[in-house]
Amino acid sequence: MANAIRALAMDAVEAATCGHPGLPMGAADIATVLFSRFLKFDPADPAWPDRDRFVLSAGHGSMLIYALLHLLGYEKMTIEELKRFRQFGSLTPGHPEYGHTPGIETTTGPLGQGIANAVGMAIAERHLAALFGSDIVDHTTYVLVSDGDLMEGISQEAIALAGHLQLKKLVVLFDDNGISIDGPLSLSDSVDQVKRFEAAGWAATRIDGHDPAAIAAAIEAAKKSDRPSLIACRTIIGYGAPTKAGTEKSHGSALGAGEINGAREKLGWTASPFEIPAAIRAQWRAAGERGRPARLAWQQRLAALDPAKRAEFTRRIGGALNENLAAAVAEVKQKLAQAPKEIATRLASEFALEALTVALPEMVGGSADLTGSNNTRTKAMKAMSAADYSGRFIHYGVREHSMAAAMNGMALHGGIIPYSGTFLVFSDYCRPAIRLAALMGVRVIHVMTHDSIGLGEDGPTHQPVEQLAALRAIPNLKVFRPADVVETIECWQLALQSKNGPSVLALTRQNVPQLRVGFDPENRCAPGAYELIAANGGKADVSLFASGSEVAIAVAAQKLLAAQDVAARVVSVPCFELLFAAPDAERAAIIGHAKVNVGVEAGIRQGWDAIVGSNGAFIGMSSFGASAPYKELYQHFGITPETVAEAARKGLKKV
Ligand SMILES: Cc1ncc(C[n+]2csc(CCOP(=O)(O)OP(=O)(O)O)c2C)c(N)n1
Repeated sequence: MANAIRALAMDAVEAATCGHPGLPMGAADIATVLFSRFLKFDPADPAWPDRDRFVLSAGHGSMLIYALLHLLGYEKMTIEELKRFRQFGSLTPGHPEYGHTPGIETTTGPLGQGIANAVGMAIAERHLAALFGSDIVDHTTYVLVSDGDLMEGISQEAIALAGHLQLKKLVVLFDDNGISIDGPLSLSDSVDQVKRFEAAGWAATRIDGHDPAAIAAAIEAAKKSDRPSLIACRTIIGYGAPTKAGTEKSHGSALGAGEINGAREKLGWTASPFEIPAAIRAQWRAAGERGRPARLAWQQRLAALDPAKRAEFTRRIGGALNENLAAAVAEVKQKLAQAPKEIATRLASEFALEALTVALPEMVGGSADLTGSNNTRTKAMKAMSAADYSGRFIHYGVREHSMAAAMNGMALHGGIIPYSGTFLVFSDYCRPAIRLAALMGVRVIHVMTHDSIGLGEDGPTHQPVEQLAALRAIPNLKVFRPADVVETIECWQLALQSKNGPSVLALTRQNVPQLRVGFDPENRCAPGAYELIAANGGKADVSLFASGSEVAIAVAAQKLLAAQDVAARVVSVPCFELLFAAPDAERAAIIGHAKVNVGVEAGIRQGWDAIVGSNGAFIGMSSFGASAPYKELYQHFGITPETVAEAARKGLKKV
């Protein structure tokens, strides 16, 4: 059975003339034991909520999972798809892509992400089991990692968190082949992985990864463990290839006809390319059918569940929001209409979360050790711990990268809307995982506070300057920068409604005035930007565009200009992506046709030309910040009502 994986991997890579045969050939025995004897799944229902999860963290070994999906009888993974490995539109892209190929749990390829996703999946499983019971939620998350996965720093963060939370239903299978692209691992690494995992509170063992009995025994033991488990499986990369096995030459390129013939001989595989002998195919199909009774029994248990509980479970797994959201948002806005608040938008976010997390019990919050600064924990939230997985707040520790990747895993698992907190400047530490969330189209929400020089005294290391532009560069990511407490709840609502992609909420440390007074049921942030203040007399000679804390500066500038008989309007721009996605006419109406456009944001100009035009003026940052009280910094860097008004007047002189 394992040789069927090996043969398909060799043949598909050969047909594509590129790809990675080494890992599938080396890990074939591990995968065969896991999928034919342990993994709980049913090809007839790849999204069955209580299936075990399998994450191929070493995504370059994609032919391993594609061969498995084919052999196990996933309907869409035909032999034709394997023949079209790495071709446009095939179900077999170079690296596994979530949402593209049924049976793929997460998009992998950037090493280290998959193991951190798996930690998130295992957290989601424990949390939902605590809420809905083990009759409904009881599955294991398996992850196959390579040397590269374990060399990446993110893996350390993920391992530490998993050990701390004692995620006993997480099993890491390490393809311990001692080879990476440059050659033997001894060139760059001498970590004892078993000791490393043990130090993080895992059960860890080392076995021969080509011995099915040893693999099975280790998985049995892992399933009984009260801790997460590492099984380091000694393997030979490219197992079976006569001259390239055990060397980097089998890692990432087609083996070539001669080598493949030699491998076939060595493995005793006589079938022609892409052909699977009937007896072996039948064994694999039987393995694929193993899980059906378990799925049917689970469906019966679900059907027997209390109807309200069943409806809630089904809603949560499906990712639908409940009707409480709109009411919660309206209630918060009513309160703000009655008693306006001049507070930091991070505090506004906490105010919003007090209502939102009650309305939506699927929201699971957290922070990378900045809970008090990010304001992501509401008063009623319990911390999640090994003793109580029902807690809805995760103390991720100082681990931004794996926090973001674990959030992806939770969202992929389903049943949870994860949100987190860190400083905006550390979005750089989360970026690879945010990019994957955007690529996969999963709903995760990052609360990122201290969003400009407005954080003041912590200085330039902590003051984001280019981060807003850098985040806006990621396709399918929404970057929200609300101007006040009302916009903050509106942006939260939009982020929660963005089912098919991640969001970042960039929030201030410093207080900002409430600019929207009076009750307005409409979500004015929905088009991404809107006219906050019309010009005196209606027709504007100047349009002032701003986001976040700088909207108040634009409002003050508008007053200065009005005093000088210059008709200016103020447009708040909480979300570029929504504005650029709006229909042309709507966007044109929002941007308007004033003689002069001025953009104001305490960040770099990049991206703003699409709103203000290349002839427009921009008041913002073009260097790093400095350490000082924030009001002084705004003066020093010239982000003031006066400079904005001056830029507008200068522009008018030119036209
Ligand atoms: C973050 C990241 N860096 C670099 C790469 C490119 N890359 C792909 S596989 C690999 C290492 C291969 O070694 P190993 O992980 O042991 O896999 P094996 O050779 O056993 O297949 C590298 C550097 C990547 N995919 N992701």
